[in-house]
Amino acid sequence: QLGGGGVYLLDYGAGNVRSVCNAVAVAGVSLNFIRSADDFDKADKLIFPGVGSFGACMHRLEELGYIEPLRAFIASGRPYLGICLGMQTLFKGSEESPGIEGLGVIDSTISRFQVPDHLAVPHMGWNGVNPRQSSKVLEEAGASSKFYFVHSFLALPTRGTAAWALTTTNYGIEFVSSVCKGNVLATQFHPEKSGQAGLRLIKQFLLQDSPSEAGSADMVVTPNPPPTNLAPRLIACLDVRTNDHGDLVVTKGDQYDVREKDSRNVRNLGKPVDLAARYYTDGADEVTFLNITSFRDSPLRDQPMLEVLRKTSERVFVPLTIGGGIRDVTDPDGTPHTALEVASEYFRSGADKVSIGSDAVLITEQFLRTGVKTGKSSIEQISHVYGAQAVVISVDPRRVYVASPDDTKHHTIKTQVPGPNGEAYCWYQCTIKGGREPRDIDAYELARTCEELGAGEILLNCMDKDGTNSGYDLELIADIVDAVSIPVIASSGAGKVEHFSACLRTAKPAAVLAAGIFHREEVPIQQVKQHLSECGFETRPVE
Ligand code: 1PR
Repeated sequence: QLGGGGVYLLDYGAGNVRSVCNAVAVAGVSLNFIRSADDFDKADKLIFPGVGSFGACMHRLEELGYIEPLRAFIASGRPYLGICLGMQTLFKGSEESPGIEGLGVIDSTISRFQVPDHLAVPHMGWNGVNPRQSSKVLEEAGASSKFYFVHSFLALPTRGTAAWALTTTNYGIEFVSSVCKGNVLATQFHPEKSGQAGLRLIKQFLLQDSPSEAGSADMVVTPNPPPTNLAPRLIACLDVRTNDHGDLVVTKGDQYDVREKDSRNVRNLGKPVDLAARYYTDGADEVTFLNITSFRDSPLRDQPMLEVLRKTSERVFVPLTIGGGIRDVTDPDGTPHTALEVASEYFRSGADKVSIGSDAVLITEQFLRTGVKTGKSSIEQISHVYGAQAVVISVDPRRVYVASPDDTKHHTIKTQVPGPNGEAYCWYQCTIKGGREPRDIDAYELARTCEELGAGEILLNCMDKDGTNSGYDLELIADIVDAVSIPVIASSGAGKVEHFSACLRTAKPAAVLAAGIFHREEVPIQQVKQHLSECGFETRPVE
């Protein structure tokens, strides 16, 4: 056996590895990076957090000359932790990239998710795991915990995986959610994004000589456990901007007006990193930052915002989304940057997803005009490189009432909340630049087009409801959930716990988001979770 050089991370330059580094740092272990094929021989333990598509990942490993050293590392018996694609590449191949060979350590292939229509793909969020073998790592992590998943391809239980399956999980069908045999441990879920349970799992991997050590006599493995359930996510959203004194603050608008009614000062509800850390501790399943004035400035020059992300990712171990200014930009000195470059900088700084607002509207307009997928839009490029799950579309719509669907070319709904002149129908007009500019396009068409172009999730705000505490616009949310097969995040208007349960019950979004009530400490996150749990919804327990 070689080694003696500590724990190494295999990073081939895609996605957010910062979170894995931060999770390892929490365990008090310092990390080295594989920089060349020779480095594999130096590693005692190896962590491989693969991201992107199966084919792109294998292709990159091949280009770097890493495939044989990686196979040799695994065969050497030194401990290996694969995360997400770091698990899938252990297989012989994947339906995602036909004809491309995987490492072939596990004698089975990765399949496409095929689930009933009402289930969104990617499988995104917090789900449980059923142990299939006794395991100390899993026992220490907490086998009854929920872990964060985000994937569109999966390992089915087959003869080839039988000796490997550490856990299975259910989402429409049962799949293998982690594997463990000998020196190899690999998870489909992201331990680095799975809160305290994930941190414990990583710590155990780092502490133990062998990841396949059996659990204690207390750890019971049942042959036919009840199916696990995906929990609807509860997201805390922080609108961030510079106030009139030049400080970066969390603010919150009423129908997008973030200035105090009397003084017209920008409302200051706290410091971004501290608030995000508080929401993580309180049990938020995800945290979203929206850089709400970035349409004016170049986000790459916005070093304080990037620093907010870096600092947050050291303290917050759930998924982080950042929105604002994801588009092609030109610095004041004339230097151009593509949206992909802007997004890449955000990912390097600790973001797991980027959210695209104004640019998504302009891209949709162009696509509807030309019918041509150029492959060059921010949505297509970021989705291609980082995967659809990393691309969220933030929609800022407002209601436009009409007496009859014939009065507009847009997609209308019959509303229970008639307009000022008794109009029984409305459509939802998209806006850009933080709601300042209405466009001739509706939210339904926008959501469908963005999904077609490669978006993985919709963050659905509502300008009429934002900051009103009057409850979500259930009609809007139900309509968009129906329009797309990707997850929809319901946003704007939450004022009390019952608003969350009503939204999940009637409109069935994948996630519910709120801002103002959390910032003003009117309703704590724990209280929302407790209420949802009492109403029979699956929730991720707060630790
Ligand atoms: O257009 O790609 O640069 O992105 C700008 C982003 O900033 C968009 O996602 C847009 O929604 C957001 N934004 C811009 N201006 C404002 C504003 O408020 N003046 N905030 C703004 C949007 C809505 C949500 C809010 C929910 C929940 N705010 O962020 O968190 O409505 O609020 P509530 O629970 O208090 O009701 P681009």
